[in-house]
Amino acid sequence: MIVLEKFYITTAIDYVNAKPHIGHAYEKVIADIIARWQRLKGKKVFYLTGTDENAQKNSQAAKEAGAPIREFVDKNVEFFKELCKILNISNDGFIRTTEDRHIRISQDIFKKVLAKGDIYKGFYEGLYCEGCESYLTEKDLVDGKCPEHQKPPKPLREEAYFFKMSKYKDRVVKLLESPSFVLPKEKRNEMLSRIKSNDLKDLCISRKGLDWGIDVPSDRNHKIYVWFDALINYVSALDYPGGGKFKEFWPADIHLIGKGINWFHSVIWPAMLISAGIKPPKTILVHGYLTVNGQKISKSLGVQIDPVEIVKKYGEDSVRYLFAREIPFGEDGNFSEKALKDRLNNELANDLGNLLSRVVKMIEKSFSGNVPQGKVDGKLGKELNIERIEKYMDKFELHNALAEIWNFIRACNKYINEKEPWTLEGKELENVLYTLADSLRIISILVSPFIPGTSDKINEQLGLNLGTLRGVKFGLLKGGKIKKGGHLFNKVK
Ligand code: ME8
Repeated sequence: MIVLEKFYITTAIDYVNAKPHIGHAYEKVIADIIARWQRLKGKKVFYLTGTDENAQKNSQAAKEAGAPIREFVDKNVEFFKELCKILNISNDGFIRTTEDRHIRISQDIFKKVLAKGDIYKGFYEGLYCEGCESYLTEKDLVDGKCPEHQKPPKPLREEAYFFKMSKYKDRVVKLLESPSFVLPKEKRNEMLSRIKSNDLKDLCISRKGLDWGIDVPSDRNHKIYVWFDALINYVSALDYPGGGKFKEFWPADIHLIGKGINWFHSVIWPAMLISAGIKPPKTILVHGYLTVNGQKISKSLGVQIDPVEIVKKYGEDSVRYLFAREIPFGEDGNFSEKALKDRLNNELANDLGNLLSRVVKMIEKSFSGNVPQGKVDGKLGKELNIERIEKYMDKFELHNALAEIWNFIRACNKYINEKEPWTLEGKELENVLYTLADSLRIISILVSPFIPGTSDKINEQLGLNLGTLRGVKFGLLKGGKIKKGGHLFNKVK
């Protein structure tokens, strides 16, 4: 029996205090591209996403909307599921932190950490930002406000449970010193200098007197701090500890997250896991933030774009392509409809769409739609640098991988212009059209992580099924019957 290598990738789980924004769409798409790439490599992938529902900010938003909290979160979760569907996200699991399995496992882990002697009761006096769902100190504030949410945090004075995080400082520093634990490396350095500069303090992990959240086991006056429960989603979704999925997929290969929640994932989460006797994840992969027309996404300032509307207008693959092509991974980037239209018209419709329709038309005309069994023209084959593409993909330089794939697509178009197949006949024509059809087969594989719907359409028109990375070699195409379809992309003004 062949045992496939496993690959477990997660996104952050989203707060459901409002509908999804474009940043949520971005994160799901990037994780999806990585998941699909790993499947192409032949790995058994589990891709998890989900929703973070026990937060105070969700219950606050429900109050403001005048809706019962459970109804409110149930309704909003559907928007996140719809987003996944409309973006053609291939997630294998979706976890909601209000599910019984998650509540039970969060409490079990709390008990484990308690039994280890790592939880004690104390008194918390300090600041709390509901936007971040995070305890802040005066040092974190800018002009008395949380810099992320532009609001003054609430003062808190209450009895609380604490996690002895300080005890794990050396172990977490050691993890952070391994080069691949947090990527990109600037994001790792930020965490290392933060942990080294201020002594890692114990973490307050409960809130008193709340009516929403998971009960601290055996003390119903307290709810478990929402970040403590939220992080546990990555193992509760695998049915930790006994579930087959946990045994098969843990530790996570990649936790993909935005830069604002790096500390929770790179420091707090590993400390919790070590305390509970669970292996830490392999890599925390940190992406930058999207702005909309150069401005920070903000509900109150009206700076937001509904990703569902955008997908309905331009198609999911245009949006997926833009995310991966426009923003170098790890950096902040801007979302603009202008950039989306430019890339859609030029790179998708002109370069890729035209290539397919030209080749399909010529095979229809000259060979009644039967792909001729010619010989590959090695000159065009040399224009594809698969090693370089693999290297970029494995380093998460998705924009560079796409640029490289597009170099090849443009080389194919140039090849048609130079060869002028309409002037050829016989063996020569067979070889040129075979080479182009085989190139499109290879292109369909390489673009499939990025624009899977388009890859399917290319294969449908060529009468093929999607191959794997092993199929990225010239000369593997065996005949086939062309089925002419519509344009891959329609240009927009
Ligand atoms: O942080 N651009 O949830 P969330 C790109 N529930 N990504 C962005 C972004 C932007 N403008 N704004 C936010 C939470 N994100 C927690 C996570 S995980 C155990 C709990 C990213 O709905 C953000 O960094 O505020 C995070 O990775 C994800 O979107 C969900 O953000």
